[in-house]
Amino acid sequence: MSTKYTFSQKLKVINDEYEELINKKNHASGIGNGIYKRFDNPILTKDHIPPFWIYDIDSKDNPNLQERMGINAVFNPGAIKLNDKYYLVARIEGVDRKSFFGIAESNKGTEGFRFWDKPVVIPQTDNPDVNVYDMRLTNHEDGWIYGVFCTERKDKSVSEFDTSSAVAQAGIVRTKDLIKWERLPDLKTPSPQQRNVVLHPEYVNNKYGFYTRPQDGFVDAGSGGGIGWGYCEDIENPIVEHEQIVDQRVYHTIKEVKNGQGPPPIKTKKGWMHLAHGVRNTAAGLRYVLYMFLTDLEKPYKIISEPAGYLIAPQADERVGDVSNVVFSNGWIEDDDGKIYIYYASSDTRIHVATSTREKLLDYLMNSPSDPLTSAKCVNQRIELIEKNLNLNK
Ligand code: M1P
Repeated sequence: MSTKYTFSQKLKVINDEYEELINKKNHASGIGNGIYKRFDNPILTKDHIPPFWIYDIDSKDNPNLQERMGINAVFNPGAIKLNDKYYLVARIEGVDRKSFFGIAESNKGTEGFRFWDKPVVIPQTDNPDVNVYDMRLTNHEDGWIYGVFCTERKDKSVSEFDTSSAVAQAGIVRTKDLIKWERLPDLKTPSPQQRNVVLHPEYVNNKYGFYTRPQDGFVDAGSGGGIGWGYCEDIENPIVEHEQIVDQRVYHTIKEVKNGQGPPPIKTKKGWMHLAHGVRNTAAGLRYVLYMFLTDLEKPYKIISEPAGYLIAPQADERVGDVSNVVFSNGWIEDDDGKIYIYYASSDTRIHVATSTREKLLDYLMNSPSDPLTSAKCVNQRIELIEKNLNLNK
């Protein structure tokens, strides 16, 4: 016999389940790998979206309490800490496939993220965005917080029957408080398309600096060699005249197909710490992992250290989602005491957190071997480690 719920009983169940989820504790179990620790539960999912974004809760207009505007996924957040609060500007995708941004706030950084009452309203340029996603937040020394995101529009150069080709470019907004956003013109670069563009937090040679990801087409990086770098004289008329490659794609590595800068780099005494994603091909399709490198303090476009392989790869439940076998990050936060929160999404579906410290990540960056690029050299590297350990125990 089925139980009959009244409208208000159903609404109470929905609201209670939502509150229970938001208030769920989160822990890092196990000892981790010495570099970082993953937390047990995703910190944001589609179920963290406030019910009043989804349901019309007026019983006269929606007597069956149907979802009127469903949400498909919550992923790829930009991150920033302001006034002791942790903020994520998440990519929220409706069931209609359009992404938009919502701000979730937490006192702790690892749990308790709650979305503000309304999504972010991004002002439009003369060429309206069709889809927006993956905002990188940069607290720039000029006093503004910049949000650089991907803006996607239909490719008008293809036949009218091609209804999937798109053009990706870097859109730019800025704010002082995450509430009022000013739109600047989209970034112009020499490349036909751009994704994963990130503003460097400091002036370099008295100019703004952008990490870019030149690409020939919407999906393929093509002749775009990897993560790029370019100067911009005027942020209100943002043009990068010349791109140089910072971190190249390399044959038979975790970044053979594509790579892209993650969040803005973190400044340390030893150099700028970068988090990025690398993409390789497999028989089951593309595999996205996260990796790190360190660049020179004066020349943030010059790599001084890069451990081999990945830092974080999809594992267990993270492996499956709308786009499976993907981890992606465009946000991290450093506390004053050097604790670092790495926010990453899995399989374009949900958001997780892993924590580390500045000291541990620097140790990883400076003391892990780099990729010697062949199996024979990798074996020699590993034998060196094994012999060192075996000799210690003699
Ligand atoms: O689907 C995986 C990721 O694909 C894109 O990244 P890239 O441009 O490097 O291929 C982005 O659209 C990203 O949002 C997505 O998570």
